[in-house]
Parts: sequence; C-alpha cells; structure tokens
Amino acid sequence: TKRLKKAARIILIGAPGVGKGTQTERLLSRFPQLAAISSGDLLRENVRKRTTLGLQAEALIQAGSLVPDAVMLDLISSELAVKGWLTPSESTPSSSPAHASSISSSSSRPNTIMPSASFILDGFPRTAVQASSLDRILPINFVVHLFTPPSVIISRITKRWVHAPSGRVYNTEFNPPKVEGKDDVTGEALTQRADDSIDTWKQRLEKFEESSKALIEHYDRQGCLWRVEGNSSDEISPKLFAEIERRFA
Ligand code: G5P
Ligand code: MG
Repeated sequence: TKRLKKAARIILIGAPGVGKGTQTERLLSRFPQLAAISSGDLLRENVRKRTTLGLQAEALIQAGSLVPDAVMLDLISSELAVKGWLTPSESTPSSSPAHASSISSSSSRPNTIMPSASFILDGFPRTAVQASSLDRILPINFVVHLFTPPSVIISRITKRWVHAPSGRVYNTEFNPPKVEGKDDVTGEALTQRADDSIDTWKQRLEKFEESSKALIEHYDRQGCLWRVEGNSSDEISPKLFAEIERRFA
C-alpha cells in the first residue's frame, strides 16, 4: 500500500463496463486513505430499498437512460455529507434517499469541504451540468478517462455478477468468485444487474457517447484530465497507480 501526501479528489469517467468499479476496488486497496462513492451502486441501493428516489430511477436505469441531473445532485450531495467530506452550512431535513442525511440539492448555500478528504467518485459526474454543479461544492483535482474499445467491453457484460450490498464486482471469466455464485467476503449470494443485457448495454453506451463529450471537454479546460487506454483492467491499473503516485504521493 502507498500513502498519499496531498488530498486526491478523483473521478472516473468511462463507458459502461470499461472497469470503473474494478479500478475503484483496486485503488482502495492500494491507497488505504481513499474512500469511494459509486453513483450506480447508490442508485441500485435506492431501488432495492424502494425509496421514492429508487422508484423514480428504476425504469430509467433498466432502459439504459440517465437519471435526471437534479436527482443525481441530491443523491450525491447527501452522500458527500454522510461521508463527512462536505458539511452543509445549515441542515435541512432530507427528502431521504437511502444513505442520505441532510443537505438539500438545489441550494446555493455555501458548503464546507473537508480539505484533507481523498476520494474517488465512480460514475458521477456524468454530464457537464453535473460537473459544473460539483465544481461549486467540491472541486475535483484528477479526472481519469478510462478507455477500452467497446468491441472488447461487450464480451464482459453478461458475465458480470455483483454482490449488491457492497458493490463488489465479479466476472465468471475474468475474476470469478472463490465459490460460484457467492461473495468472497460475506458468502452471500451474487446477482446480475437488471441493466446487463446486451441491448440495454448498447443503449447505455449510446447515452455515454452522447453525454461524455461535453463532460470530458469540461475537465480538459480545467487541465485535470488524464486519459488511459488499455484492452484490460490489468493493463490499465499499473499506469493508473503510477500516475496517482506521481501526482499525490
Ligand atoms: P453505473 O452503475 O455507473 P455504468 O454503465 O457506467 O454503470 P458499469 O456497468 O458499472 O458502468 P464499470 O463499473 O465501468 O461498468 O465496469 P466494471 O463493473 O468494473 O467491469 C464490468 C465487468 O467486466 C465486470 O464483470 C468486471 O469483473 C469485468 N472486467 C473488468 N475488467 C476486465 C478485464 O480486463 N477483462 C475482462 N474479461 N473482464 C473485465 O450506472 C448504471 C446506471 O445508473 C444511472 C444510469 O441510468 C446508468 O445507466 N446513473 C446515472 N444517471 C445519471 N447520472 C449519473 N451520474 C449516473 N450514475 C449512474
Ligand atoms: Mg460500475
């Protein structure tokens, strides 16, 4: 493991199935100071718990469409407050998505950032609008654009199995669980995601291609964008580790 000297506020951008979740897990074990939020995991948790937000988001996720920016901002800012990376200057009762505490979205009220917090956001922001809103509450200092050709990604999708409560991700070929169908850590049952059919994946890819151009340009302008390409996660991880060490260790 490695120690970071400077606060790393990292986001991962990349096509569905490119390996954002995989790299996040690896980064968390390499750099124990990091913690992570996955927007997809948070949404799926809300769907499982049948929260108002989950019920709103479920059909969109299943169709491979994006959840509206305002809903995402609510969800993520609540979670940032839960993690203690962002403290609302005044508390308001929450509209209560799962995990959420007490900060309201649309507010222009100032928030206080924990200057020392080092973290990864996986899957958020996903649009330029989300990125601009995040800039106002929590400036990101390293944006990783993961690239693997879609023709390579497609073969992974239907082989993905997840441990829903933790977000741990497996693949029957690439990283199978020790016991088939069971999570390595808890022994609980693994499930497949409702949006992991090939058709829905294609729809998600199309949405990604539509929304990511402006997002990537947004961060390119800020000078914190870094692109890494590879046909496998094993090819990408060492480059990613080295770059984070170069910038933050
Ligand atoms: P998510 O949950 O963010 P996606 O579509 O962006 O979903 P996904 O599918 O979670 O991304 P990933 O995390 O990039 O993909 O990939 P992964 O899970 O690590 O790897 C995929 C599979 O490949 C796994 O089985 C893994 O083991 C395997 N694998 C990894 N590397 C390799 C390798 O090198 N070789 C092989 N053979 N296999 C490998 O978002 C879901 C939905 O939520 C909504 C949207 O509706 C979205 O569609 N949403 C948002 N909407 C609006 N705004 C936001 N910010 C939103 N965030 C989520
Ligand atoms: Mg993921």
